[in-house]
Amino acid sequence: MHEATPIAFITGATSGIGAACARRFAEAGWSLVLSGRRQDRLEALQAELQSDRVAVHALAVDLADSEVVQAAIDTLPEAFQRIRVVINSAGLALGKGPAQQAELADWHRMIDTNIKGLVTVTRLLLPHLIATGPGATVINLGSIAGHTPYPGGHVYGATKAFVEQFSYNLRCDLAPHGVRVTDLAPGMTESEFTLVRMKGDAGIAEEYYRGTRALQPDDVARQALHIAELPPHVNITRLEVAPICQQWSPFTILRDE
Ligand code: 8X3
Repeated sequence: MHEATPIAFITGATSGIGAACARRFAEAGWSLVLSGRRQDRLEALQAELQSDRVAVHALAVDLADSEVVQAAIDTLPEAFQRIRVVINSAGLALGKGPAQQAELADWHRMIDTNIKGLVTVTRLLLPHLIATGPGATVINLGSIAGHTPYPGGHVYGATKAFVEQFSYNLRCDLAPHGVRVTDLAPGMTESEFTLVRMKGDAGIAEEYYRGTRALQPDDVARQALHIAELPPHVNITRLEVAPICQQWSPFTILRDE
């Protein structure tokens, strides 16, 4: 790998927006550190993207296990240590029923991945980003659900509100080092996201996207690449992106019968 080749560290790289970012950044000539839970998918993506131009290091880790994540980052090969961009894409929603019917274990899992996993990776990579200096960027995948409440959004939306505020606070501390932070907040994106949220019920997932033209993961990946390749003095603080088919709703007014 050429000394000047920029490196992107992408979590949740085995599907959806994470995988699309891996492909977009590879196409733009970036080398990659890809993390994900599913080793087979990770290896397939590595084989697909590795080339004379693009070096790929794969980390099969579960972000909920911070010791394993720490060990993986501590032992990053020398050639992959000068990280320019971190894309915290790993995250999930589980369930869309009302809070009072939700599984507590699902809430804990969303908090473990969307919050604990994200802060773990970010904290461990800060020394690398600071060493890279101006132009280094943390891109955290938030969501419109972090701003807009909706029925069944409960803990998922709250984790994304955390991501937004964490991104802003992080930016305050990192700005003196020239490190930028962005909350990249997509709306409805057609990916495994809904299948996972609906616990594998393909019928519900299909119905959700029926007749829509939702964002595709690559639509979001393009935004990530744009954010990363802006001149170093430009920090997009928050970028919300939604498909034209997804609109806000009027307030729901509950009335006595
Ligand atoms: C996902 C966006 O609209 O499905 O982060 O809640 S939405």
